[in-house]
Amino acid sequence: PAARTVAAVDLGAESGRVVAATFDGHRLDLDVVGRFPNGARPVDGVLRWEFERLWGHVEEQLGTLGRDRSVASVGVDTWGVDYGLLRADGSLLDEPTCYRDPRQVRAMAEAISLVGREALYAATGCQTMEINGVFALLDDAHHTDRLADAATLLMVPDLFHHRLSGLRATEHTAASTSGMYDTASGTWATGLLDALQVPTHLLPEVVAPGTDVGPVVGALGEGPLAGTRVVVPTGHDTAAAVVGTPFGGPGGLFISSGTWSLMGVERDEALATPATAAANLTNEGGYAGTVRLLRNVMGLWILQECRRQWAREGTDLSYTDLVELATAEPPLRSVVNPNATDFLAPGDMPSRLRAYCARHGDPVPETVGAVVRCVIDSLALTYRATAEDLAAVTGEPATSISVTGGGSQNALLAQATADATGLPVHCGPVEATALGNAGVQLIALGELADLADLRRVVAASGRLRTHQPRASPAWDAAAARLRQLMTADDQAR
Ligand code: LFR
Repeated sequence: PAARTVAAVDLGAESGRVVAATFDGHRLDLDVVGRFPNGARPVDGVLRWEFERLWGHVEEQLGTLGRDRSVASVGVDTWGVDYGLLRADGSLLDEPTCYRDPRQVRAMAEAISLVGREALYAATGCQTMEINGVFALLDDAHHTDRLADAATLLMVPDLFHHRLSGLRATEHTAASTSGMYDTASGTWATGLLDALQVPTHLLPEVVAPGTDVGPVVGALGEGPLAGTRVVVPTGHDTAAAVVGTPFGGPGGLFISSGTWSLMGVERDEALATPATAAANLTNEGGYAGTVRLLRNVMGLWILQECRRQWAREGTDLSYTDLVELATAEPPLRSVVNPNATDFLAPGDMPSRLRAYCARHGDPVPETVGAVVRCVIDSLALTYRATAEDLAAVTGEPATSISVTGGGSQNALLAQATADATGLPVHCGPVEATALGNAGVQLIALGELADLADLRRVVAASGRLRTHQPRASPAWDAAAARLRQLMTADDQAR
């Protein structure tokens, strides 16, 4: 049979890309059509994404691809939790707001005082975290007049599917990151929203990942993408990344490593108990009824922000430079809790790391290398704590970790993860998210049989590297130190 090409549009917090994925019956090959930067900027007093600019890049690059070859279908995945608002006529009300805006920290406190932490978790199975969309919507409802002209709320990937096909619905995996959706039942948590005094009439119908929602419309549909279908993939990038993860066997954990490190386990059903609530583990919807039980770990964001700060101060350093400097430092000198609220908002991250260490009585990392080493060690220790917490609630000890995404290229972090956890760490593919997005489309088109078939193809199409753990008791003491910090930070929240 002839090879078939689908287009996967993948937008992360730092950058976006349009990828052509071609399947010849055996191999799934990716061709990047183009990349473009992303980032949130303050507009009208709130951090916002530049949706119109992003759409411009997507439209242009899909056009380029469509003029080059025949594209069977297109689907979009993006970061989770954020939404946009459409007016009744389908126009976008304003640029979508970003989950890192400090208003969400206030709104989370307000939500907890209205209904309590337990109710938030019980209604959704979703970890209580400042970034959740429900807190933005609560702020919109109670402290702005933003909702007055809004007719429909769409999650960010849905906004792109709306532009591509006219669809006014949200996709299950994207909805499940909002903090106002019950992943277990696949329905909006309207009872919770009523209790929060947040309107529910904006919430759209939900469609399953892999749904063909019609032909591409508009200028693209009348031009270079004539005949191309819009197949909604797993719209949440983390869901797509885990679809594209070749697991190391039973007991395999995933880490989708980019701006965030999303670490967890894939299951057949949600697990929302007092123990998962206490561990603040979240249930996110996946492909074909799967659920990811996971924790958001602050991830490479901290290093990205450090790098931007050093650049502002006149020192431009690549990631390779950073890792080289850190490799030369002694390990485990200072430990921070990457998930402390201190590190959520953009800003002068090296100073915040130093202030955190000083406040907690740890040695203050002064040099660039010491700061990076501190972040990498702290991430590896957080992965260990997360693996322990997951095993405690599921009763299944971890046997391996599969790291995908850009962060899987960081060999120092991968080795530290293996050493800290005592588990083999499989790295790759870097482009798991685009592979997962494309894979869901190819299953819908009948080119691949199912998720297992797709993962076999992904494993056969790429090169994976494994880091074996080295025994080192120093990690045990540092792990105990991280636990103390986690408890102290939780109590301060
Ligand atoms: C990863 C991710 C996470 C989500 C965070 C915020 O890119 O989508 O899953 O919690 O970004 O949207």
